[in-house]
Amino acid sequence: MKVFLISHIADADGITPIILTNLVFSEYDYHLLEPSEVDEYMKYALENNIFDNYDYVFVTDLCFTDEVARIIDNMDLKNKMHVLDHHYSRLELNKYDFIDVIDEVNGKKESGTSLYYKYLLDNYPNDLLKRKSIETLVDLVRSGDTWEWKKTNNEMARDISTLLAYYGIDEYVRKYTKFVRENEEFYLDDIDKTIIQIDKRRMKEYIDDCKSKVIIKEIKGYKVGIIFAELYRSELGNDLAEYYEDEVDFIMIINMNRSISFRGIKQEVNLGDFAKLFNGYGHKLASGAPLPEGLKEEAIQYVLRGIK
Ligand SMILES: [Mn+2]
Repeated sequence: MKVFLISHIADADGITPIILTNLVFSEYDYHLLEPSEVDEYMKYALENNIFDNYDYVFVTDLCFTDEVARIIDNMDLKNKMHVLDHHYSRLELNKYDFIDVIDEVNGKKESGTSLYYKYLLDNYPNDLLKRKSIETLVDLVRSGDTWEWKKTNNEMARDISTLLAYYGIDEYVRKYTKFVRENEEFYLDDIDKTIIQIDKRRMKEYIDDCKSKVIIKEIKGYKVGIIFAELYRSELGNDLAEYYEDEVDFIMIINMNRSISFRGIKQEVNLGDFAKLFNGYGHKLASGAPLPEGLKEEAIQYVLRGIK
């Protein structure tokens, strides 16, 4: 049985499904993407019959648009495909049998990894999957991705993202797949702990530095704190939203090499909706959007205009 996994490239919630796939299926391939690339990739894969090579196709922590969903709904592919996403602004796609967009269950926030884990446990249970070590890792990823760890003060949840950033995708997958195969319980080893300590200091310095660089603008009636930054997206957004709580409605992070992110702490602003203004999508308190086309070229031209 050969499986194809399509998942989110940017964080532990998108990467951990690779580990889960490894624990269940002997043969699999995966492809990692940004949300803004999903539609284009799906169309490419459909045109080139890529899914024909697989018995099952899973899409986790990501979803395509209704346009693509409608195409698949008219194909046999829908019988071997399952989408498990938790992004609020895709809820409408639950009308398709092969798509489950679940934001929370009984007041508990879900994530791409936790939804996929439950799906695998329900449909392909095995002894590895039932281990405490993978159950704990999944819940740490879920708690980190939904920002629940802030409320429960579970710093280990945030540490998983840190370790992914340092190890890189391939080593993260290799290390924790091996770990779960060898350990019944989850714990961080000495190397993990050292990395986390160093990173804590580095992150604090980075965020403190960003605090003085926020530019406040009014956008569509909202006061938005804008910062150009590439690192610590979620922590930075959250810390700046708290620091500027009295001055802004939310924070907009422009990463010139990746995307735009919106982060807030105020329930009355829906950032999933706000992101749509920028062709993006996401959750109420955290969302993102692609960079406008031509942005870098314009920035270069602007810099060059300054030449004496
Ligand atoms: Mn996620």
